[in-house]
Amino acid sequence: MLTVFSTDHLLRSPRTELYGGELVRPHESPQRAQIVLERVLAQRLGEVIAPADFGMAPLLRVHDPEYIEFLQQAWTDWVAAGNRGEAIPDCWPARRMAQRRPHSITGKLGYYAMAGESSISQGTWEAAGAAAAVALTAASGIKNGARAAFALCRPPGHHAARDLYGGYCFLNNAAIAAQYLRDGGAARVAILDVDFHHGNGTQDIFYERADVLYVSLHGNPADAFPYFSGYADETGAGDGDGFTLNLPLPPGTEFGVWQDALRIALARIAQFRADALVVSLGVDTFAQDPISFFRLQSQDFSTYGRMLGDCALPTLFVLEGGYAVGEIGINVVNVLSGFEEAQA
Ligand code: SP5
Ligand code: ZN
Repeated sequence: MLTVFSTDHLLRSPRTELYGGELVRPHESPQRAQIVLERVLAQRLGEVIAPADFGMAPLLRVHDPEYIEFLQQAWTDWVAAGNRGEAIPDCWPARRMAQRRPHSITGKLGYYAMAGESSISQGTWEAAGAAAAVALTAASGIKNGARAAFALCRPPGHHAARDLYGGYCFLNNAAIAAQYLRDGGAARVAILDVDFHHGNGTQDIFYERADVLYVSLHGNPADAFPYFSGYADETGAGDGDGFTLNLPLPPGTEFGVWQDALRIALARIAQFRADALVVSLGVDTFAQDPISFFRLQSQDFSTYGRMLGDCALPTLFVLEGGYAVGEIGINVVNVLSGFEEAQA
């Protein structure tokens, strides 16, 4: 399987994450991508290439132009305003408040943030842009007939909506890739989101569309981030009614129950008759993940990788979360190797 990777992910290296009422060293760290890359190489998964340049057009197919401008300018504006720490919002357009974009950079952060943990730091925009290019390059492999490809993206993307950042995400890599596949001739694209967290951004981007199916297994939002998205009764709207499937699961969920939910997800994807599958691959479902509450073991990732391979669809894997850095490489590559075994 082809892997696409960019060292530009290193440009995203904030010092802080707002966590438990403290500013801690971020869970979403540069080390994550380096460890996944090392495992890809050690297991000889296949060729590793750098991304091509796709320009801004494919980003603007999914994101709001003013939001992109905000991301490009945020760090410069924040520093110019005299702030000494990293850029964190402190006021949000909550219920009954004006949903208008302010001039103030601090106001803009609140306007565009869906969560407050993801500090914006120097280089964040550049790294996010490189991650989107990684996803697009891997998607172009699929478009050109590859059976599978792995986009080793960092920062992740599935919490980013058309005009929202947060949950460590700035550009929605999987959504940008799915739209690129649609624009390249795939009539129906399914997105399977196996990250522990609900992909609120991806769901929102495609919520009113019948051409991109969004299916997610995740921690019940009543108990888990992102708290305000991912309930089972969110099923799509308008033309997209019935084209979102959420399978929320409770604290302590073990692989058997998770796998039953995956079977339901895969049956829906088969019924949809997708031309291509995009997997939002987060391995924060791992039992030892520091911020999540499912109980998957490393061998379970191989098992479900084989189940994905059995779907026999052109498949693009896009890296999302996973914060047990010691095992992130093993768990990610177990999914990819399991997928390839099913092919054999
Ligand atoms: C891509 C991705 O996996 N993003 C996750 C963002 C999670 N951000 C907030 C996490 C808050 C977790 N609180 C857990 C408390 C555990 N005691
Ligand atoms: Zn996650």
